[in-house]
Amino acid sequence: MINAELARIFDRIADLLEISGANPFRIQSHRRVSRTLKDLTDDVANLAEQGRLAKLPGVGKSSVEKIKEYLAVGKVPLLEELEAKLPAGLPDLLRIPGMGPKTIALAHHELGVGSIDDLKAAIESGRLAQLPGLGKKSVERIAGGIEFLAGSAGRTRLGVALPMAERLLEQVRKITGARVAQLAGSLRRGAETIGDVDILCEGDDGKAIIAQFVGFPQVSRVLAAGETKGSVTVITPDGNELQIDLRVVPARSFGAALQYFTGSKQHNVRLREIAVKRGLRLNEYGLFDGETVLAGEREEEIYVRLGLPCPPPELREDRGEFDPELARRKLLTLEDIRGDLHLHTLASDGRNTVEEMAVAARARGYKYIAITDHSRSSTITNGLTAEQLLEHLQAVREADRKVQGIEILAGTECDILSDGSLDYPDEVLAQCDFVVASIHLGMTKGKATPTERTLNAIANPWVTVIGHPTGRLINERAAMDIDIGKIIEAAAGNHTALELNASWSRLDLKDTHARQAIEAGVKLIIGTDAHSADSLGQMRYGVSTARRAGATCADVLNTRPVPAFKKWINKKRGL
Ligand code: DGT
Ligand code: CA
Ligand code: CA
Ligand code: ZN
Repeated sequence: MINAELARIFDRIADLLEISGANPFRIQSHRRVSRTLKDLTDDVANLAEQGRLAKLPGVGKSSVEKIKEYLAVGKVPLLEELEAKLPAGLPDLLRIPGMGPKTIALAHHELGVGSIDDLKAAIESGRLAQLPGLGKKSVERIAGGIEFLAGSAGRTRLGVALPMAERLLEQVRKITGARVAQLAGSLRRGAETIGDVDILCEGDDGKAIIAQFVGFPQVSRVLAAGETKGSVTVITPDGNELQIDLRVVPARSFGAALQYFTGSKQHNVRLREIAVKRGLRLNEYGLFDGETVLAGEREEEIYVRLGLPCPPPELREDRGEFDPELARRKLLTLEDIRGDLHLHTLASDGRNTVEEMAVAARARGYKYIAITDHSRSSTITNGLTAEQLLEHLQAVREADRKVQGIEILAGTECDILSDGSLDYPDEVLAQCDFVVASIHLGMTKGKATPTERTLNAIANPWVTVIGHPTGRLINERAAMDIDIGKIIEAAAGNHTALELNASWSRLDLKDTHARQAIEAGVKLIIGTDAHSADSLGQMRYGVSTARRAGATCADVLNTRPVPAFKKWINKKRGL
C-alpha cells in the first residue's frame, strides 16, 4: 500500500535530517507523520482526494505538500535534496546498535565514513577510536553492532512476512488450475525470521500457473519463471525485498513435496537417515522401496510409513521431535488462549482507551485481560507516577464494571530500575491485580547486572511475571547479557511466571529459552504488549513460538479460566 511507502519516506527524511544535524523538532515532526501513516487504516490517496490529509494527527501544511507531491509524481524533493547531499550508505549506519546520528555525522565529517564498509575500515585502522567522545569501549560496541546486523541481514521478521505471504497464498489459490496451495518452509514452522517464503501448489500445468504468479500486482522483480518453480520479490512495509518461491507439483507427490519444503533442512537430513536405515529412499517426490511408491500424496503418510508420529511443523528443527513424547504432545493453539495480559492504553503510550481494548479483546473471544501501562521512570513512554497509577487503577476497575462479558485486571508494567529495585513501592504494587516487571532502562549499564535486577524482581512478592526477559529486538538489538538459566531457576522457585512477549519484534522469551523454562517447570504468560487494539492480533506469533518450545496448555497460564488464573497469581501474594 502507498501508506507504507510514504511512511518509509518520512522516516528516511527524518534519518537524513538527523545525520545532517537538523533541528530536533523538525526531525520529530517527520517521524510523527510516519507513525500516523503507519497506523492509518484508510488509503492515504483517498484521504488526499477528499482533502482530509491536514486533519491527520501531526500532519501539517508542509507534510500535506510532500504527500501530494509524492502521489502526483512519485518523488519528494526534500528527500532528493538530502540524498544528493549525503552518501547513500550513511543512513544504513543508523541501524547499527551503538551508532547514533551524532557519531555518524562525526565519522562522516572527520573520517569520510560513508558506508558500513568504510566504518569497518575506520575501526580496523584505529581511527574511529581516536574521535572525540569515542573510546575503546564504544568502538567495541559498534563493532559488535556491525556483526549483529550482518547476522540478521536479509531475514524478514515473522510478523512482516506472514501477512504478506497469506495474501499471496490467497491469490495463488485463485489461479485457474491451482488446486491446493499451502505455505511451507520456515514460515510454516513459525520461525522468528524468514529467509524467503515458500509456497507449494498442486496443479498440472505448472507453466501457466507460474506465469500468472509472476504477474501478481505486488511483484517487484521476477527472478525466475520456469515449468515447476517461480521466484519473485515483493517489497515489505519496512522497505526490504522479500523473496517468494512458488513450486507447482502434481497431486501424487504433493505430500512429499510439502514435507520436504517445510523442512527444516536438519529435520529432513535426520528423516532421510531414518529412511535409509529402513532400506528406503526419501526425497521431495515420495518415499520409495525400490521402485514402489510407499507414500507421496499425503505428508503424514511419509511419517507413518517410517513408523514415526508426524510432528507439528513448528517442532521440525531436529531438536528432539523424533522422540515420540514430544512429537505426540498436544501443543497449545491460538484457540486455547483466554486472555491477553500485557496491554497499554492512552494512559501511557497506547493509542486506545481501556474500554476499547476490552471490547476488542472480547471480540477475539477472550475472557480476561490485564491493563499494564508503564511506570514513572519510563518517561519517554509517558509512564505513570504512583499517584497517577492509583487513579488509573480506579479507572480500569470502573471500565471493568461497564464492559460486560470480559474481566479487566488492573495492572502495571513496572520498570526494574538500574539498581534492581522496582519503580513503585510494595504498597503500591499491592494495589494492582497483576504486575509485569520489565527492564527498559539502562540495559547495558545498570548499577546491578541485568541478571541481578531480574532476580530481585522475581523475589518481590507482588511481581507476577517478568516482561520480555531478555530485552532483545529481533534484527535491531541483541539480548541483554543475562544468565537465563539462573532466571529460570529463580522463577521456578518463586512461583513467578516468565513472559513470552508475542510482539513480532520481540518474541521474548524466544523458542529455545521458552523450552528451557517449560522443562524447568516455569509457567509462561503470552502477552502481546499491544499498544493499540489492532495489535492484539500478534498473539498468534507468541503461540507459534510457544509451540516451537513444545508448550501445551498446562504450561501457559493465560489458557486458564479466570478463577484458576487468579488462584495462581494470588498464591505468591499469600492471598
Ligand atoms: P529460510 O528460508 O532461510 O527461512 O529457511 P527455510 O527452512 O524456509 O529454507 P529454504 O527456503 O532454503 O528451503 C525450504 C526447505 O527446503 C527447507 O526447510 C528444507 C528444504 N531444503 C532446502 N535445501 C535443502 C537441502 O539441501 N537438503 C534437504 N534435505 N532439504 C533442503
Ligand atoms: Ca524459506
Ligand atoms: Ca526457498
Ligand atoms: Zn515493556
